[in-house]
Amino acid sequence: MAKSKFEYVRDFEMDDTCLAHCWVVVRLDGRNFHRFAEKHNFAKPNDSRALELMTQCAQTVMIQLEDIVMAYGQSDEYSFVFKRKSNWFRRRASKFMTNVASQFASSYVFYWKDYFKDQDLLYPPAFDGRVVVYPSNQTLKDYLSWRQADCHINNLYNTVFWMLIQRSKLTPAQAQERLQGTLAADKNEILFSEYNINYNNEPPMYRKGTVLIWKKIKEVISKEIKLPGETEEKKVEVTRTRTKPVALHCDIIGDAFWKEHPEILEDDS
Ligand code: DGT
Ligand code: MG
Ligand code: MG
Ligand code: MG
Ligand code: MG
Repeated sequence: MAKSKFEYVRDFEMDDTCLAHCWVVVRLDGRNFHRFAEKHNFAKPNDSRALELMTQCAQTVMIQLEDIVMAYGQSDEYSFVFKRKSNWFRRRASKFMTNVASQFASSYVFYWKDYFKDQDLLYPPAFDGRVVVYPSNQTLKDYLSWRQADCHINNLYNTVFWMLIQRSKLTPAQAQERLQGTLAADKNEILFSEYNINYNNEPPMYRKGTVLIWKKIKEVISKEIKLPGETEEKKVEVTRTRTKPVALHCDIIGDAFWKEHPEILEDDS
């Protein structure tokens, strides 16, 4: 086909190919969710509806898009890990990022009412995205550990902070002052001695965030089939296995998770 004289403008497009054989991670984060959470009456410090909606959106992203091996989410963020050898959109970062962000954001609106039954969605939410490329299994694991450590640190802080406010009627400024300079052990101690809360018994979804990995699931469905020699259709139960993104709330910092799921990380070559 003949080229038009305008074709040269293509040369202005920038190359944003992700380095070959590296893990490509897309992280999304809710835009101004401090305000969004206030306006939509999110429970403090953790709203299980909001966290479960985020996970529903992430599962939709994994199903609808290509080559995502796992995802990790906490608070208003989700990270998606693409296969090292993925050649989706010839590894263009902008394609990875924009497809993830738009699929996630439209899903957030689409599924909102399934999770927030008594709370209208008041305005359209948005998510920013970034792409980071990790060259080895170790750097990818350290990235995910960093996000889970962030979840732990913030959640421990927020759990005590909101106890001081909700139960002990401190102002936010007083609660902040009380927690200034405290270590994790001090926060655990406050929770235990003042509120009889063993932090380790708090819901794992809050403490650990959510890991999504592909798992084979047995599904029983009823099907209308016509058996040979019969004229009428008959309802029969059929079992089939499907691969689905399944939510776990486990530790991914230690080795146990990676030993249990060796299929996630391929050979480091
Ligand atoms: P950004 O990301 O720079 O546009 O601004 P934000 O406000 O989204 O800040 P970020 O992402 O650092 O912090 C997440 C905010 O979302 C944080 O202010 C608390 C809020 N948030 C997330 N999950 C929950 C929840 O389950 N309950 C409540 N009450 N707030 C939540
Ligand atoms: Mg931020
Ligand atoms: Mg945010
Ligand atoms: Mg955030
Ligand atoms: Mg097109």
